[in-house]
Amino acid sequence: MSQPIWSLPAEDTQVARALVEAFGAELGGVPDGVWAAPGRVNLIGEHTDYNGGWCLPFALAHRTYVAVRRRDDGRLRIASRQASGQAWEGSVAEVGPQQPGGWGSYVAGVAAVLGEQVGPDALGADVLVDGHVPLGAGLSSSAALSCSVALALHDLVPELAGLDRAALAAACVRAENEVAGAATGGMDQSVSLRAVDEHALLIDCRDFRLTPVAWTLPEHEILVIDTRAHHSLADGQYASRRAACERACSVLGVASLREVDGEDVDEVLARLGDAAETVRRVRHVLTENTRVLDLVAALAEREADEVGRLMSASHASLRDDYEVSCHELDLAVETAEAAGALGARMTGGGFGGSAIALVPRGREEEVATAVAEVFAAEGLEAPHLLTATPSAPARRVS
Ligand code: GAF
Repeated sequence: MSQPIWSLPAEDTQVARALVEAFGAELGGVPDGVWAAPGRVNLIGEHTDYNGGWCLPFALAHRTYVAVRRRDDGRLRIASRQASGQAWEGSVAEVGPQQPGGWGSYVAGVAAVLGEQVGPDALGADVLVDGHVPLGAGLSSSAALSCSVALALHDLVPELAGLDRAALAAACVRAENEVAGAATGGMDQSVSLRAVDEHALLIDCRDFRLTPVAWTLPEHEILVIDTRAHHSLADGQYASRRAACERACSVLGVASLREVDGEDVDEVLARLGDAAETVRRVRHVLTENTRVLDLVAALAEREADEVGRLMSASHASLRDDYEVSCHELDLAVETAEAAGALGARMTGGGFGGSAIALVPRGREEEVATAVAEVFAAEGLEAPHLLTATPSAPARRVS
């Protein structure tokens, strides 16, 4: 019998203490402070952010921590406890597309983008990273990294004091798009920096206006199933979905698919002619926007069954129309539903990563065990499990 493997969040004080010690060994001396930013799950509203649509993420208790010391010479020295031997040193001014590359781009990219506002010399720093958001799990470890760095630099560099968290999130998006080469849309950075504890965030991605939405189902919780199947946003599939939506916009003569939201979906699709693949992509985006608002309404009415139904409908649309699921995600969703979840769906960009399931409280072990057993029977890598409760945004922890 396969036992589920649970990923528990780290404890801030313990991580901060160990990180300060490791900073001394790796970079010398003591940091100015330690900051942490959360990963996220998205309850619903997938691949809608870059289409100016709606999404409903919440912050996880799992966080990425950075120990940071400001430098006044415009140089960066960055290292990670998860990537020993891959430290990078260079100047903020030399950061550019894929430079320094890999995880370092998420750190250096933020310094470079913020440096555009106040001059690169002001953004020098020594940074040691300790990630406690599962990596490559579709739980937004990348945004947790860029957002923790952005908040640290904001707090340490007086010239950045005028930037609010929305501006920091926008800087993180630019760093990910322009330096890391990941065409992300803004949901992850918004929730990591602007989450409201104990709430999901309804994000209107036209202007990133946020509405906190209370979790009204105390008898149910969100089980996260990290399938351990590969997930990387820098892969071409994510960018190709964005490109398909942009092509559809030019056929429809709109700047964003949000502009046709509210119109009759079949009529909009008819205007796309016989481009079957584009039709499926656009159908997902338009119907997903409606599901987000329906799920918010269902939460307000405490209708757990309806919340679950909408989550499963979202998964079907992502699987069949947007084609961003994979065998492991479908298996996790189907198994969780059969084992007692009221609904389940992939969360995040897809092509691997995590699924979430709405599970009656007290039955998470049963559902997790069912998923672990099915994965073992198929010879798949053992999934990792976590329970997700809406948590706090990025903050300084020491
Ligand atoms: C990833 C991206 F980073 C987000 O911007 C969003 O597009 C998501 O995939 C899909 O909803 O997390």
